[in-house]
Amino acid sequence: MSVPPKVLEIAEAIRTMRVRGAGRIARAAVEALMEAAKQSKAKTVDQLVEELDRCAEILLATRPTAVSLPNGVRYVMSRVLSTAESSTDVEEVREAAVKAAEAFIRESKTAVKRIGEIGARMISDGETIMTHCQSSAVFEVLRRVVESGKSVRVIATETRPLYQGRLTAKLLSEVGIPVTVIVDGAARYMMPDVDRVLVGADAVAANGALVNKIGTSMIALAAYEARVPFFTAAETYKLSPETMLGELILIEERSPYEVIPEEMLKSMKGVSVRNPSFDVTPPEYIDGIITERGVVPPHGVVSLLYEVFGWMKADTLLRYQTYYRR
Ligand code: RUB
Repeated sequence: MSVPPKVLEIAEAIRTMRVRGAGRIARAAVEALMEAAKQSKAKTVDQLVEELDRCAEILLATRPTAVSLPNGVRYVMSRVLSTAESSTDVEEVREAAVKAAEAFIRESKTAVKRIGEIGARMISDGETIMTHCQSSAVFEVLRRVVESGKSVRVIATETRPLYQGRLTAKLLSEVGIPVTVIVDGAARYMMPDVDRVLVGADAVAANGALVNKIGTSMIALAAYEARVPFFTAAETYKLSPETMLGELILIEERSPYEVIPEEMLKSMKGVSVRNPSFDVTPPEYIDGIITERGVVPPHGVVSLLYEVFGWMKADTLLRYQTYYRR
């Protein structure tokens, strides 16, 4: 069975982080499934499902932490499978895949816009906001704040080892927001100057814990100590239904050479590097989660999970769990 080059290309772009950020990753994976459905030469429904299933497997293996990726793949595949159960028409199943992919991409873009509107209303004129890494949802909130005539100042951590904070600084400066970049280790030192912390999300667990770029939990701790409110901007497809069943979210570990160049590390006998890419911020340190359906406290995540994934009753969830982790 051949996998369309476009799918392999998108999978590689996600794996190598040319496409990065949880929302973008999910949309790219769903676009890949749509392309696979459009290009398929399958003669039977079973063949088409098998091809899409293979593509889903490749896409799910790219990066393990952002739950938006399996949620996006599952959004499409659950609709493909339920159509395939009642139809022998390949075109009907292909159309179900394309329509589901288009709907996911549309809904996810709308969710980011809505988070921007909701989040911007919460921020007062003149606030100083600390952010970490680069998040499109956070950017949308801040963009809307200035669009509504309020002024904000941002303190952006540089976000070692890949420096996504530089990108954040560049993007914010392009919309006229003054930004101060700090090294990650300066977050606690700078906290007295901060009115609010706002970060993105790769996943939110059923207990309200946040999984986001490594270092987020230390910033949350420093914010808690200084009584600075800590918020995350997270579309609801970043909520993890599996955590309702007690599953843990996998934390990606990346190459040590992102931290110390290969040649240098090899010359340092007895030195090893760990490079976890994400960490978990416990719910106690989170004041609110800004979603497209409104702002919820961490303990409100369970109800939101039921509301969003209500179609996924326990047995259905287990059935489609295959699109979560292979
Ligand atoms: C990106 C990161 C972002 C979230 C949210 O990590 O941690 O905060 O993915 O981003 P990486 P968005 O650079 O390793 O992908 O709001 O754009 O979905």
